[in-house]
Amino acid sequence: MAFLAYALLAFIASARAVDITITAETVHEIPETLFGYMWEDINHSGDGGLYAELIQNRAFQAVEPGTDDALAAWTALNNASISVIADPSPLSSALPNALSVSFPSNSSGPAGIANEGFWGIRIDAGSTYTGSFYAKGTLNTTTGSQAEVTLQSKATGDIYASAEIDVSSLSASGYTKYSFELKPEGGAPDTDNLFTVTFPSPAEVTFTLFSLFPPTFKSRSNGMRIDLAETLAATRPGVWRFPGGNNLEGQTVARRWKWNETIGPLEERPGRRGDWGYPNTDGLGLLEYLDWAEDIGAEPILGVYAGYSLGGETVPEDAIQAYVDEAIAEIEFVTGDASTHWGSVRAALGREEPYALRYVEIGNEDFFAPDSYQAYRWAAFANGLEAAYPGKFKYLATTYEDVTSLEPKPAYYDFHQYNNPNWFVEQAVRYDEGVTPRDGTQYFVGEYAVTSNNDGSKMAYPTVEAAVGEAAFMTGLERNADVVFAAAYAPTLNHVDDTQWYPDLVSFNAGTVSKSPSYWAQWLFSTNRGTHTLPTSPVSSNTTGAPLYWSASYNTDAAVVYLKVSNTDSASINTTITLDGFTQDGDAKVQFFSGAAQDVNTVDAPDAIVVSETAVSVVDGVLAYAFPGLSVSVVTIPAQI
Ligand SMILES: *[C@@H]1O[C@H](CO)[C@@H](O)[C@H](O)[C@H]1NC(C)=O
Ligand SMILES: *[C@@H]1O[C@H](CO)[C@@H](O)[C@H](O)[C@H]1NC(C)=O
Ligand SMILES: *[C@@H]1O[C@H](CO)[C@@H](O)[C@H](O)[C@H]1NC(C)=O
Ligand SMILES: *[C@@H]1O[C@H](CO)[C@@H](O)[C@H](O)[C@H]1NC(C)=O
Ligand SMILES: *[C@@H]1O[C@H](CO)[C@@H](O)[C@H](O)[C@H]1NC(C)=O
Ligand SMILES: *[C@@H]1O[C@H](CO)[C@@H](O)[C@H](O)[C@H]1NC(C)=O
Ligand SMILES: CC(=O)N[C@H]1CO[C@H](CO)[C@@H](O)[C@@H]1O
Repeated sequence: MAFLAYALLAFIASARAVDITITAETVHEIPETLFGYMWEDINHSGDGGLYAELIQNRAFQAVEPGTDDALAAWTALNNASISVIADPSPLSSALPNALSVSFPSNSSGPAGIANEGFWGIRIDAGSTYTGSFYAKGTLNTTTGSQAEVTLQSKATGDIYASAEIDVSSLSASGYTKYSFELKPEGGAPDTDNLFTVTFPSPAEVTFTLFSLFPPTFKSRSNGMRIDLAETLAATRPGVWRFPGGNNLEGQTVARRWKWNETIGPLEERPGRRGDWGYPNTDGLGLLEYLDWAEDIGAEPILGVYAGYSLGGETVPEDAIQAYVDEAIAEIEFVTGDASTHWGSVRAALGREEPYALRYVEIGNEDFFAPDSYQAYRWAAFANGLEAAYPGKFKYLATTYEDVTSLEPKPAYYDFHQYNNPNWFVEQAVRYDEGVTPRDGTQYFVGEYAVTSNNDGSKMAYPTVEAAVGEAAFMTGLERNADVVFAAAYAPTLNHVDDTQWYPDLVSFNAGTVSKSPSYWAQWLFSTNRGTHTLPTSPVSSNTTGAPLYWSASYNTDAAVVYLKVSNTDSASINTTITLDGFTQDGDAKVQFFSGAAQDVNTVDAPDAIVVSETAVSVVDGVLAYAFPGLSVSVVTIPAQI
């Protein structure tokens, strides 16, 4: 019995050890686009998220005047009375609403208004906050003509920064823009803060288009929140698909994302109630997205509205051309030189040089309306855009990857998948197995994520088990980068105080950013990029019976071998990694994270799971290494081919 038990243990142990041989022979190129992001305006990912504006409901856009909802994030201070009105002579036709404020004479403290930001305002010592508002009305100048703006604690009223504004120019007959800066000397201990405006009482004042920006990513005006921008930029993303997702489509045709209403001065952007319920200012508009893609070095994939809206409304065939024309105009705005109509509009907005756009995605998830997509929508756009821009763009279709009935035949597809960890592990060999033909057709795995546990329960944050499953799948994407040219986890960002969808790659609140294990898996894959795949023997671990998944690549510029490994088992797995035909050249290292299946990072504990790095020795081309249970690792070995 004792002998038998020993023999059984020895068998299990040897079955679990894996030998991987990597051969010095580049197989195919890995496009720089492979790992990147898909953008959706969800969970306040834009307003209140990446877009750095701190004032929520800054111009009372997409709200019903006179309702409580219209006052979202605003409160009155000290007997002031406030309401949102439909302004009979508005600042612009794009911004028809305004905030009417009565500053009474009977208040003991300064009467005014307060905005709570997007569930808080982060106040950093030494930062300059740049603000403005429009106002019109009447003052009683005997009581003064100095208004005051502050950043203050909601709980204690402690003032972190304030500025006096001379409002003696206030007029009842039209708006005046008042600008100011707030420079807190000390930071606030938490984000439970308010932005306030007080006027000398009594006064009757109508306000619109408030704004308050902290310093932004790359110091762009109307720019991005630095900590979130740096989080996304840190993966060195290869693609940026925008402007959504469902948010592109709207619930109805009338409520689609209209590119031409997201450009120009903020005074001319009407905003809209987006697809996930909340109003969007569209301060984060087409040009901001394009500048952002350039700033992070990502290839833009521009989604154009293709005649289907999520509520089920579909543009009929005899009306579709107007929407094709809308996309043609949009593409001219993005890529036309200043001699074109829309190119000249862009140049007048300060961007002379056309943007480098190569990929245009026609619609979003049109498997929800496959009949009209197949019957006329795909063809109207693919043919219409090609006729307007012969040979210039690559068009992505958004049906399932195995739909073959579209005409003209798409050269590019966008495939989406939300599932459990087991699905992703099983699909690690999806593209090796020829699910898609190797006939030149290219695939963008444009949205994917583990969204539930294997028992079907939903997960609030990406777990370690989820990230490990996604990483197993991603080894297959990298190994098959001749077929899969791009991939993006989705959704990307989530404000935890107003969530519509979870899990998300990165969660945040007004003050803190939390990078999930899934984020760290993306980071490991995306910052350790090979230029070419390398053959391994075995090709993938499913043939060994061990729950270990990998792909090998070579970076010809850096002369390094990368072996990306996902151990989907809870126990560690010993491996012997042999470099065949390389001249090894320098110190090797492993970057990795591991944890228990349900471990997560949250905004309260953002660093429970982080990437560690360890030096390893490769002796005579052989590395013996035990990959920890439930881990994602990248082994980096300097070597010449
Ligand atoms: C892994 O390797 C270590 C060190 O060589 C050894 O002690 C251990 O038994 C091995 N484990 C398995 C499961 O093979
Ligand atoms: C303060 O004065 C305003 C008129 O200016 C009046 O409508 C309001 O009722 C007064 N508030 C209180 C609490 O007396
Ligand atoms: C509001 O007005 C009333 C009536 O004049 C006054 O007693 C009270 O102090 C005021 N409250 C504040 C906070 O100014
Ligand atoms: C202006 O304020 C002064 C001082 O509070 C007051 O005496 C006067 O009645 C006010 N005038 C108007 C028009 O409200
Ligand atoms: C934007 O374009 C659409 C048609 O594509 C048009 O209906 C709409 O009026 C335009 N908006 C503005 C503000 O010009
Ligand atoms: C492993 O994957 C390869 C490639 O897709 C496939 O041919 C083979 O049948 C799989 N083996 C097992 C044991 O699942
Ligand atoms: C679950 C959740 O937080 N839902 C919120 C999503 O956003 C809308 C609009 O802001 C809220 O009304 C929901 O409560």
